[in-house]
Order: sequence, then structure tokens, then C-alpha cells
Amino acid sequence: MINKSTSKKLFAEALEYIPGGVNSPVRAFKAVGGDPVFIASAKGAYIYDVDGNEYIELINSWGPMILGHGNKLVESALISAVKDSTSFGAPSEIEVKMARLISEMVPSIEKVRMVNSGTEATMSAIRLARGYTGREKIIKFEGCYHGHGDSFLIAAGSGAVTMGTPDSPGVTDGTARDTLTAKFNDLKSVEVLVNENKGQVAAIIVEPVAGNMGCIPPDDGFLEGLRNLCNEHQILLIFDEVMTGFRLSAGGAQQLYQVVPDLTTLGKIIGGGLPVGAYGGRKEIMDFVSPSGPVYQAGTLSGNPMAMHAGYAILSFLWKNPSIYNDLDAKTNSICTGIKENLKSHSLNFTINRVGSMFTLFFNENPVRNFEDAKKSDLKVFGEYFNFMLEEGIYLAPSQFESLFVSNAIVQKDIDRIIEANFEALKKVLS
Ligand code: KE4
Repeated sequence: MINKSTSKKLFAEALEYIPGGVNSPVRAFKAVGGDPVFIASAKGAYIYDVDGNEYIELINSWGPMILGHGNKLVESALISAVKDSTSFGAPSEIEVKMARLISEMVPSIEKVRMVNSGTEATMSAIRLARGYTGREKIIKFEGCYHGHGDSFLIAAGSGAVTMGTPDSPGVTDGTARDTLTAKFNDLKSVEVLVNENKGQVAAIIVEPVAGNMGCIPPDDGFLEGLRNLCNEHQILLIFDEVMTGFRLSAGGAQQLYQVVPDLTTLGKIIGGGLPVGAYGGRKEIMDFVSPSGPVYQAGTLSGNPMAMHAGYAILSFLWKNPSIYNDLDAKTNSICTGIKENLKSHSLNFTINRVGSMFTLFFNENPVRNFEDAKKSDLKVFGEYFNFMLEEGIYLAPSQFESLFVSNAIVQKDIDRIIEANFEALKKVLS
């Protein structure tokens, strides 16, 4: 058993002052059992807890650390920027450079507004869609997560066309009424909602590759189908690329699948590890945002120079070095190939879904194409597997319903270690 005594002490104290002892629920290890490890530092592909245990990182801060932890470009950008003060609350040159770079990298973005989280980005994008179209309803997909904005914390209504119901106390029925929920990879379920709510749907928001029910790729034609449906009914298509943006290619999932949304939301990698979100799209839509247009949205620390310098350092490196994505794809493929061989030698045929450097091993012997499928995974066995892997020094997402993220700092010996640990952990869960 690894020593977790300092983590335990810190967690007990954290519970005194922070709800659930964490600043974001998934970190509490509730889905996998045991207490969370507290992190002291991280470097490259490694993360170290407060008890000195070393782990190979496969969360990477839920996506941002695509080049690994302690990236020199980000560090030097921050060290030089911090001397000019940390925030102005006024326009600065780095914000212009960042906006121009994002519009060069992301095919559908002509103008972009910086915010401070993915949640702010998606909240703002649907307000803009409603303001621009004059319509009130949005369609999202069961199992897709777009942050904790009220309009997104909605459970699917019972029938295909019933309104959503609040998925958290504090979300009003009034809010839920305007969020309709369809099934990922099921175009028919979207058509039914659109036809039942003709002229009322402002936007369809989707994770082009789902990462919040585990990694689930779009079926061939699914994204194109959404694009065509939106064209036919004058609905705005929003790609929530908070996770996939700059992760799956320099232009995100929309470049990979060659489907152009009307609005894109971004987060995670865009901040190089600092709090940043963004939303962007065609000029004619984005000019509806205050102060150029009537849709209000604001933020004290939006475009914060520190966050912009960190994000700009990462994005410009990715933009200039697109071969990174081939490396990430090859490394992640190698991990998944090793895991598949382990599954075979344990006569298991669990499902692995992968797109680029995002992947999930589902404890589920059937294909996983939507949230219903994902929920059939064996969560108890996943919890045991998670803890065995932690003991083996591999740091996985503490939930079956999360994607893993590989960083380019990982090298062959780490890949070999992950595969070895996976073999041992599968053996233990089977015994
Ligand atoms: P934030 O508000 O957490 O920056 O972003 C919300 C968000 C929006 N859209 C997508 C597609 C996302 O994946 C997220 C946040 N992702 C989770 C990971 N599943 C963040 C981890 C957490 O909640 O602590």
C-alpha cells in the first residue's frame, strides 16, 4: 500500500473549510472510493503527491497540460509577464495577439471573446445564440457536459419531446423548460425535438467528441447531420471544444471532422494551465456581443495578461509544430494497443474508445456509443481498477465517465510502465 498519510491529514483539514474538501467535485474520488491524493508538484509526464509518491499522469489537469507539466515556454512567459503586474482590467497587446492566433488556428472563428472558464464560455455562447436568433430553447445531449451553468444541469425529460427537468437543486423549472435533451449519435432523436419545437430552438450544443461520459467519438455522419439540420432550421450549431480544442488537432475536432460550427467554445489548453475560456465564431454573430451588440457579457479578469501569456506560449508552439499531434496519436495508440493485448490475455473484451490523445477503457463488453451504453459499465470493478493503478503509480481520472488525456511528455518507458501496470491491475480485479 502506498503511504497517503499526509494526503489523509490534509483531506481531513480540507473537509473543515471546503465543501467536500475539494474545489471541484470529481477530485474527491467519490466515484472510486478512498481519499484523494493531494498533489505537491508535477514535471513532464509525472505528478508527485504530498507523501512523495510518483505517478505517471493521464489526467493532465483534465486536458490543459498537453505538452506535460512545467513546460519551459509557459514558465518563461509567465516569469517575464509577472514583472509587469498581474492584471490591468484594461485592453493589452497580448489579448490582440491571442485573438488573432485563435482565429488563425480554429477554422470557424473570425472573432473571439476571452472568459475565465469553460463554463463561462458555454453560458455566454448560448446567451449569444438566444440573443442572435431571438429563440429560447437549446438542445444538448445526454451525457455531454458543458460546465455547471444552469441551462446545462438538466436531466433528459422522460419522453423524447418532454421538457428537461433540473439535474441539481437550485436550477429552476423555468430554466429546465428551455433545455431539450437528445441522444448522442442519434440524429433521429434530434430531428424529433427540432420538429416538435419548430422555430423555437436557438442552438444545438454538442461535444464533437464526447469526453464527459468517457471518450465517445461521433458516428460517421453524425456531426454532418447536425450541421445539415441546423442549416435547414436556422439553428446555430455550437461545438463545445473546451476539451477537444487544440487537443485533437491545432484546429480541434472541427478541423479533424471537417464540420464547421457557427460558434465554438474553448477552455483548458487555451490557458496553458491558467484559468481561461473563450467563445468565438463568425463576425456577424460575434458582433452581437456587448459592447458591439446587445448581448451582454463581461468579466473582470477576462483576457488576463498572465493567462494570455501562458496560453499564447502553448498555442503558438502547437501551431508551429503540428507534428505533435501525430506523436500524441502514436503514443496513445501504443498505450491502447498494449491494453488490448492485456485484455486478450485475461480473456476480457472490454471496450476502448480513442480519438487522438483522448481515450477511455470502459469496463463494458459492448460498444459504447452513447450515455446509456456507458452507464452499463461495471463501476465497482472500475473503482477497484482505479485504485490498483494508483498503487502501481499510474494516475487515472477517478471516474469511468471521464476521458484520459495523454501528454507529449510521455515516452516509451512510461508507455511500457502503463501497460505493465494495466496488466497487473486487470489481474487483481479478476482475482
Ligand atoms: P470548466 O468550467 O470546468 O473550465 O469547463 C467546463 C467544461 C465545459 N465543456 C466541456 C466539454 C468540459 O469538459 C468542461 C469541463 N470538463 C471537466 C472534466 N470532465 C472539468 C473537470 C472538473 O469539473 O473538475
